[in-house]
Amino acid sequence: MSQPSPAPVNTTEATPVQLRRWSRRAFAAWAAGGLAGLAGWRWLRTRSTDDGLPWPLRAAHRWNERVFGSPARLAAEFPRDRAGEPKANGQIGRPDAGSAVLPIRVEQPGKPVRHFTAAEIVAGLPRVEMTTELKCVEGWSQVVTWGGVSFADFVRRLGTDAERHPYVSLETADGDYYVGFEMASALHPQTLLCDRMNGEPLSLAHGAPLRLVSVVKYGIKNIKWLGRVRFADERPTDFWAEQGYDWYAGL
Ligand SMILES: Nc1nc2c(c(=O)[nH]1)N[C@H]1C(S)=C(S)[C@@H](COP(=O)(O)O)O[C@H]1N2
Ligand SMILES: [Mo]
Repeated sequence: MSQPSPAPVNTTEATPVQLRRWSRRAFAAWAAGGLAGLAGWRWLRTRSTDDGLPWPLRAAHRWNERVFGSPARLAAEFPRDRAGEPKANGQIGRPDAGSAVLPIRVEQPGKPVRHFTAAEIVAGLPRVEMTTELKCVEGWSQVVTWGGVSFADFVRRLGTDAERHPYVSLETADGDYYVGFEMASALHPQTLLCDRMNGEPLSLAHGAPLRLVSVVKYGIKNIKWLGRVRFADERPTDFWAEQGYDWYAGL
């Protein structure tokens, strides 16, 4: 076998004097950058707050939301053989096994409350399957194959123009876990109500009988054990936003 040819030699090698000069210059730049960063940080910390964040950060979030968070984009999908089981993470609002068949409350301003079992919600709607990446703010992610129906199809079948409300709150039956969605993200084609995971019925640990999966949001918004869907005109509270996470938690 032939040996790989050696990498071309750099013919303009630096002399020790040049090296010293470069490193001194690099140090000065680094120090200046650090001081500017520190001053910038102090300045940031002393700005007035907007929705719990210094306004320049909030403005940056809003800009990100507008430019990159446009929910019209589709997130990457993966080959099915890349899928695996995510760790059964948060357990807040997990019902006892027996109460998992309780109907899901659907509320809309000015309309009577309706109840549907998970089976009724998925019945008759087109089945959707997608293999996408679940991303947790803790720093792990996992490709998973989800099966269910699109949230947008569910909303349209309600037939009460629920999609005209700017927000929707999704909650567990006991109200212990709750997430807020702006309507555009809720209606995104990759926001699903799921009853299957990796080709099998969703297990209780992962949110049976019905959970939300949205690829435009971090895992914290992917609520398990859905018990209540509440359309809203005001931005709903959100469990993790109350702990200091960004309300949008967008990807
Ligand atoms: N009801 C409820 N839903 C929840 C949570 C929770 O604690 N309670 N944790 C969230 C978080 S932080 C993540 S990362 C995902 C994890 O989903 P998994 O347990 O199916 O991997 O569920 C989300 N949905
Ligand atoms: Mo998470």
